[in-house]
Amino acid sequence: MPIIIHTSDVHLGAPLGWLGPRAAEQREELRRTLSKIVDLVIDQHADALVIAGDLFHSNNPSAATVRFVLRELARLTSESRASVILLPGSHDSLGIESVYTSYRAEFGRLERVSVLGLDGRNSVAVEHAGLKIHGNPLGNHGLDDSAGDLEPDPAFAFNVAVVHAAENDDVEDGQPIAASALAGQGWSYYALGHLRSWHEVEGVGVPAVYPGSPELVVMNGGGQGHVARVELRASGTIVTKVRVGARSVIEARVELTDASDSFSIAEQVGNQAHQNPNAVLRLVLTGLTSAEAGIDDWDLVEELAADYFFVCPPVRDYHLRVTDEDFVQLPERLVVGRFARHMRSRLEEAGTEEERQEIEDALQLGVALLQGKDAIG
Ligand SMILES: [Mn+2]
Repeated sequence: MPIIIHTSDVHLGAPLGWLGPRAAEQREELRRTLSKIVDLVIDQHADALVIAGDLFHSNNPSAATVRFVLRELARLTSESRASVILLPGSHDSLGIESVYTSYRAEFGRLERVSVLGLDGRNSVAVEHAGLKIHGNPLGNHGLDDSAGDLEPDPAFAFNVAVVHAAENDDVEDGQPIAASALAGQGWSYYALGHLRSWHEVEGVGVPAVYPGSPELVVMNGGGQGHVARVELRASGTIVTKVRVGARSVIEARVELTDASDSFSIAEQVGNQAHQNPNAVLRLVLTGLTSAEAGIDDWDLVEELAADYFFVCPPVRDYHLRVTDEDFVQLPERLVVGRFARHMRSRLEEAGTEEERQEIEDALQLGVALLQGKDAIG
């Protein structure tokens, strides 16, 4: 039974500036991930490696990056019988200035490596496996039209469509393509690309999978770090999600109190998100705190830095407690001022400590809301 390893959106050469001082290390990790994928293809005796777009982050990667790719693909085809089918994507689209046309001769010299769309070809046969792989590069086709005129070849037992597309592509990470855009008889599998996270499109009739980036390239938690192992059987296609990525994203939400200092916050983060030298920590600070408590984001990041691969600048989802002096400043003619005065007189009349606390919280929350802050997290 033919086996395909399917990846996409590797984004080799991406600057990864959001990772600050760790960016270079992660760029190296992206390369290492491609090597791991090549190893997987060899170990699994796969018949094809399908890369469904955006292998490169741009159409002008460094010569070193291109040489690395050429070397790894040569290693793959010399150590296995697998074919490599590359579909140009949105970042490495086909055209005069494309990486695939600039290095046309180098890619052309590699045995059993094909770039769909180069030289007008939109399908590749893997004869010994009874398999034909089809795909249109982006260019004249709109993003969600690229599945449009693909035709399965009935002379082959298995036909696979490779599509780099998403709905609503005006945003960086669009929505998965609609099942209706993939409708068609005679396909065994849709190898999709463009989304950064693993996603299976339901309702197509056969598996249609976005494997997502095989290694972390953007911060939006989870979903990255996998490839699809696709086994084509006469009785149906079986897809297995295989983890290849080294890094992960974990999120911790910590509620600030007036007593919080960066040390105690760091301790709370540690309880929620176990230290992990391969994890990117995304920290969200919530709650209500006074300005005097003075949480210093950089102190906090420094406090946590040693426990994770990278700590993102904390997301400030907290609100500053209004002080007595602030209350006096609230104008009486505005609802916020009248609300504050009303609540403060109720505060003075409060009987129990519990009641006081309740009114105090309502006062702080009410003022925050009336000042247009999104205080309910
Ligand atoms: Mn893309």
